[in-house]
Amino acid sequence: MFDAFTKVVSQADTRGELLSAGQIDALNQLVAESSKRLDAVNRITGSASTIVANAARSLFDEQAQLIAPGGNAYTHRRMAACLRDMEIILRYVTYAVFAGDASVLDDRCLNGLRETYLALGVPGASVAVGVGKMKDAALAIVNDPAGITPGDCSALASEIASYFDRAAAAVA
Ligand code: PEB
Repeated sequence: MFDAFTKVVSQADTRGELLSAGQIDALNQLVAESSKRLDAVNRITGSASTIVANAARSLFDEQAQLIAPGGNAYTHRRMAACLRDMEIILRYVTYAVFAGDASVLDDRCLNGLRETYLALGVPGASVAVGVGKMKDAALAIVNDPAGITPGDCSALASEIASYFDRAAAAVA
């Protein structure tokens, strides 16, 4: 598991090189803008259960076959597993945002998830739709101008979006 710093160190070490000025500048920028990152993580984390519940509700509205008899989220046990899975994925996305690196998401959550879903008969494409809904909700919360110092969060927002996209692509 890497963060934005250890990733750069590891890559430099592999080549046996000192850190480049460009790498140091990039990390300096990351530190300078770190309040935005922490605010974003804080906001997503604080609304996690709402994000999950609304995304699931909307997914089941659109794909009612999932909760009909025979559907993969039919019975409370499967519904609970589904909500739990969405929460796990959201949790790992928040870790990736915090670390500024996708490796924690890749290694501890997404690696082998597609195969697990195939084996269980869980429709990965539906999970991907649910993840997309969590992405929209999370970005709306991150970009909400209310009660926060205004600033340009577009780069951070697209980084956050990329982690959700990565999770969706891993199971679709
Ligand atoms: C991944 N999900 C399920 C299982 C595992 C995961 C390992 C099997 C064991 C269990 O049931 O607990 N676990 C999960 C995860 C990590 C992990 C992401 C990462 C670290 O450790 N069903 C639907 C929806 C979707 C869904 C489309 C969006 O119809 C999910 C939610 N996952 C779902 C369901 C099950 C499951 C298990 C319904 C139960 C399947 C079954 O037992 O038949």
